[in-house]
Amino acid sequence: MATLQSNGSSSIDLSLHVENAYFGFRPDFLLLYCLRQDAKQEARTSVVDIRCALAKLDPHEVAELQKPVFMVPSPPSHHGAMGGERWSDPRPVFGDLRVDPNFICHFPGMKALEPMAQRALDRFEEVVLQRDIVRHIAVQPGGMLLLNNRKVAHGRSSFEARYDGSDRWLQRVYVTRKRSSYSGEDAAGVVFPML
Ligand SMILES: O=C(O)CCC(=O)C(=O)O
Ligand SMILES: [Fe+2]
Repeated sequence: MATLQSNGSSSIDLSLHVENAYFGFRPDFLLLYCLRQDAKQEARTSVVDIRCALAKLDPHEVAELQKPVFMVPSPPSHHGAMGGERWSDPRPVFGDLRVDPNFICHFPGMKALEPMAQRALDRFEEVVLQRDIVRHIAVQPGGMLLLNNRKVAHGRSSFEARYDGSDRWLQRVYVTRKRSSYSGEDAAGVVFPML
């Protein structure tokens, strides 16, 4: 678990991603509430507003990223139930930018079916990691991050876990604006997959 690309990891950097990138249903917002930091207070949550990254991409790169040719691997926590790793249907990284920069990313692991699109994806990953684009935030106990999961990617730096009951502890809440987009107008509730 410590070395998986999963929110339960610790000894690796959790790469930039949007929540539930593999799935068709993604929360609109994500709350990360910190109960406890790691003992050495090393962990940083990384946050990128994708609109800043977009401004650094060439129009032809953006056009490549809008093609429905990008696939996202399933989260490791689902592999047991799914009988191994699965891939999402091919989809665009960005939708229609005139309407909304709603986007999907999941680094590393996400891949394109075409070489030009893959090059644009590699360039996109390079841009989101630039120092003037990515912010590294040490969420303090009692502090909370509210992230727009359609405009912001997030990740986490590595840190030391001790497995003694005193480790870093964040609570996560998913928020959706439109219940109907997940399970129909008449649904009594919404069940999100556990990650
Ligand atoms: O641990 C963090 O700061 C972020 C973890 C994360 O990506 C998540 O819980 O969705
Ligand atoms: Fe996450």
